[in-house]
Amino acid sequence: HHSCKVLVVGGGTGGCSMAAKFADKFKDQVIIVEPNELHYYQPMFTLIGGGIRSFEASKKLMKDTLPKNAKWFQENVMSFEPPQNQVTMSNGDSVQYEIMIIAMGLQLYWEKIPGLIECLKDNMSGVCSIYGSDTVINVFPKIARTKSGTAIFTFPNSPVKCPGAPQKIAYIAEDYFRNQKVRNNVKVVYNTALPVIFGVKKYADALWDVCKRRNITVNVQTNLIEIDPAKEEAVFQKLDGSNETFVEKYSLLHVCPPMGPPDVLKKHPSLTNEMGFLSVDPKTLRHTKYSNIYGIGDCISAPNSKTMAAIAAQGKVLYKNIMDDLAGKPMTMAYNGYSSCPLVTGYRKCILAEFDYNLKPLETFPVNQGREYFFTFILKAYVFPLLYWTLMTRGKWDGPEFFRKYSSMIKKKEI
Ligand code: FAD
Ligand code: UQ1
Repeated sequence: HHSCKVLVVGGGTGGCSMAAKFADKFKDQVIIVEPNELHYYQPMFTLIGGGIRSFEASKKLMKDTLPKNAKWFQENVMSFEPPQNQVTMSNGDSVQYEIMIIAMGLQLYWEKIPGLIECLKDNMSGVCSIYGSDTVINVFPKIARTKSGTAIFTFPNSPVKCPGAPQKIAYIAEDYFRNQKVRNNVKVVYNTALPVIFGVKKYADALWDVCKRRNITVNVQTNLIEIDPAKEEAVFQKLDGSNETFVEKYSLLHVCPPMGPPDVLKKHPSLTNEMGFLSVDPKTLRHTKYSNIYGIGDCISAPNSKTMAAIAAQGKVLYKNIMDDLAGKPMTMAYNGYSSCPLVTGYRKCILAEFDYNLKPLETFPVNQGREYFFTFILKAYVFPLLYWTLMTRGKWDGPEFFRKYSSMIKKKEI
């Protein structure tokens, strides 16, 4: 039996940064439950797939990442007992809490695509994915081997983390084929289950431009449902109401797997919405039913785009709201849905999308971020990783709001 002031479930991006904030405030009164030995900086997976950064640069030991002044149990939470303010862990022990923050991320449902798991394990197949820490290192070798045929990139029929990543890897691969002078022999196709290329019109327009200019075929409402490894064929279903299926032969197939909330959460309907996401108020991030439970990151019901950038903004709100609540004051801070997606479009360029719940652009820099820039590529490839390991995992990065206010002042002066 253990007890604490603040219990954090999950030691990924959201859990680690919140634990760091609260461990600074309430020394040795924070418990983190997290099963993994390693902590990954997942945004680097896209660049590893493109051969731009090394796998080593994306990981650190969990023990060196979580805050030292908190207690870490290397276990899974197996069940929640919110009326008793308690969870039970995989070793059978229970933990009692005053406040609980749930940050369990998303579960990848590889098994939902028949044929996918066996293809990913086969080094000779053309099937790969940047989404798994155990699959990402095979992506670049498979891209580099592709000299002809069709390279297909997919986006599934489910919410995903970093919804831009499945097309970023397509742009990087396309650029690679060009540089290798094989582009004329490789057809590049992006098949997405969504009805749009990107949710925010400004950036969607820019991305359609990129695809047209570079002859990338985009099929919307097109969902991968099965892979036939022997024939090297992918089966797609149209989501336009016709439910028609068709088969496409591939030499390279990059798959973004379907994903959703972790099974453990889905087992507790009193904690979740109908899809199984932790049910929180989208502004305060407090649970809709239990007032001492909060959520952050990919596992929550708030309708923002699921990214690390979103978590940075959520963390600031969550910390302030919990501190206010503990002091007996009303909660005053509201999360505006800020999210950001650095849409890498090649080896030296990137469109830095930033937007809020209303899918309206909310840009940090005093330039038109709907354009491709080299400086945004450098931010994505080298500055954000540094920001993550030095500030965010230590609870000291609340997103670029400060810079945004400053640069909007500059913009106004210019006018
Ligand atoms: P995670 O960081 O996934 O952590 C969840 C943790 O919960 C895990 O450590 C897990 O072990 C733990 N857990 C699960 N079940 C249990 C349990 N039962 N008990 C205890 N612990 C449990 N974001 C950006 O902002 N910009 C980008 O460019 C970007 N690119 C991306 C590219 C790729 C390929 C991917 C995969 C993601 C990218 N992201 C990007 C998204 C970003 O990485 C995630 O949004 C973020 O890491 C989510 O943080 P989280 O804390 O919600 O979940
Ligand atoms: C961000 O804050 C962040 O978290 C560290 C990311 O994750 C990797 C991002 O990709 C982005 C774009 C941001 C937002 C930061 C700025 C300076 C726009």
